[in-house]
Amino acid sequence: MPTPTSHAKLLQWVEEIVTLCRPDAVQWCDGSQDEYDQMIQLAVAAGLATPLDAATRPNSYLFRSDPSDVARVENRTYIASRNPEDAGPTNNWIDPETLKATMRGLYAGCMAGRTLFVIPFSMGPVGSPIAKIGVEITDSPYVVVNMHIMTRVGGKVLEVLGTDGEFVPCLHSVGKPLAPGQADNGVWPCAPLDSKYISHFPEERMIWAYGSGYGGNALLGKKCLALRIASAQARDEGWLAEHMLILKLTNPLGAVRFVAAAFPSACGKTNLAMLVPTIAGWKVETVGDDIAWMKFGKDGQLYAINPEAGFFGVAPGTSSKSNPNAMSAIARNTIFTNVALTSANDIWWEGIGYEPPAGEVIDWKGKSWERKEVAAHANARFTAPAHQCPAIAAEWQDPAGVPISAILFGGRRPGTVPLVHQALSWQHGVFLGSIVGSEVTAAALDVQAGTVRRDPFAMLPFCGYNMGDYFAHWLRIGETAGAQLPQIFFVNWFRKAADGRWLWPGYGENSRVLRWIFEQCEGTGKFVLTPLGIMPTDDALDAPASVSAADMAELLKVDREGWLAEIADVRSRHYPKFGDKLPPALLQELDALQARLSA
Ligand code: GTP
Ligand code: SPV
Ligand code: MN
Repeated sequence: MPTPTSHAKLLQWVEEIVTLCRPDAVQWCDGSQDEYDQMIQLAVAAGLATPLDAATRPNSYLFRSDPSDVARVENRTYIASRNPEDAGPTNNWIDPETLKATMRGLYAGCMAGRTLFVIPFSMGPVGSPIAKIGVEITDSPYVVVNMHIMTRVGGKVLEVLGTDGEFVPCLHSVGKPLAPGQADNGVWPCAPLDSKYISHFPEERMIWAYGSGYGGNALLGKKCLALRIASAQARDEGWLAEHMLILKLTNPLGAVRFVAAAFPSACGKTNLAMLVPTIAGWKVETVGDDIAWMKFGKDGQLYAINPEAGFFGVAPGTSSKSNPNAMSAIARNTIFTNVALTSANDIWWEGIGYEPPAGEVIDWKGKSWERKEVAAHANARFTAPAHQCPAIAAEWQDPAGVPISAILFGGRRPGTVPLVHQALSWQHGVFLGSIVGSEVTAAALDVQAGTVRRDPFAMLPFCGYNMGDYFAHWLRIGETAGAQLPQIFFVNWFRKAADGRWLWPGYGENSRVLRWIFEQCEGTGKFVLTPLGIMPTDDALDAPASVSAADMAELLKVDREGWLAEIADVRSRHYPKFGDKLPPALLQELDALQARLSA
């Protein structure tokens, strides 16, 4: 195959990797349907993909990963800056040259028996001034098809790149060379945990991943480029690369506000972005469900783009009731990973909204399901094109982005944190982002699910540099001359009663909170000042019928004891991690909150 580019640096890099990894063949990807079909055929022939019933799930496929390769691996994710302080206390650091030497050893000959695919991709609309180009080299057809959906792949990207354009080199191998005559034979290829590496070289703007074929470890445009590398670029260039959904909110009069929200992994971004309001006349449309890049426009407002082209969403819990828009988005042309398979060749998972069908069900491990353990892995995912979402906003690919009126932070907190409160200032809002805590979910393999951990700005696993410097960057953004800053809110859909039931129904009912946020942006909301900040009055949210007055009071209570314990934890265990990188303004906010609660 002739090479479709004369970009000298790109050609040289590909040649260097071919020499190192020694694949049997090299294929440049063009993003076409033919190429997609060819990759799927390869995966089906290797026993790695199952075609779903063509009538119920047209052009859709199920993949089952190795049981050891079902989520991100935070302990094997590295930020390799020259100075360890630039990676900071929340990242794993290895000296870049040492790490490269180790990984070159692993990469040597690692693509034997496989084809090396070169995937030129754009994060953001091709040619947009905010978009960034990456080129992923991979030996995984699964990665190629997922990148087709999640990014913009192909010839147009190479055109924009020209002969000397900038790109982020993203090297990926599953780390499982094949001996002559050997095939995958239905076994998902990956390497053992202690030779997996998800490595970032922020100073060189380069990514090297080895040993995992899964999601955020392998689709390198997503967490690796659009968050870890982009966050370092954003720091240098005065913008924000964030783990945030973007939604368009329209009120009954047709007025529009755009909202961005940062919640940790598997804490409700996809669901909020696609929400169907339960309140009459209001409309939510989706711009993005996982990542936002935000830059100041000439008018001083922050404009956000969604750098992705698809959704890599959590399957369990997704139903026609909880998220009908997602269910429509995955009706065709979708890749399912680690869900269950019915005897009618359809998918099934816990919380899909109907009982598992009779007949044999194959669980996510590929075994006949005995109906004891879960049928789908808790972090099972769907990959679907964004344009298939019925609620996709008309502006979702606008290269100029959408102006953000409000930024939300949140997490899974069974206690303490109220349903919603609003920051008193940008600095107070940055403080709230810096103390986000959440019960850990199944989205990462090696952190204990169920325990609460601090996940500042929902960026703990995704900040490509020192988190203390990141806090300072957020504070600096607030000092930008002429800035028309968004209002900042803290939400918590996950409050539980003593008996373990949800205090708040969540999902579509979250529209009541969005309405109050919209009104606060317009200056028409009903609010009270509390020690925590600005909160809705008792009647401002118009509680849903299913929520008792007592539960509503609990949801909007200022839990003085809980917050004092929270403050003590931040003061003794969270903030000290950052040493002298902790901006004094955040400590001032902590002191001020404590003083307000104690007054
Ligand atoms: P990542 O893709 O990992 O970044 O996750 P995400 O933040 O997009 O999370 P997602 O919307 O996929 O939600 C994860 C889980 O939380 C799903 O099982 C949802 O059903 C559940 N969930 C989402 N919103 C709500 C809510 O308002 N209330 C409750 N109780 N659960 C919710
Ligand atoms: C997350 O874990 O926040 C995800 C899924 O969005 S993954 O792309 O696998 O990181
Ligand atoms: Mn995410």
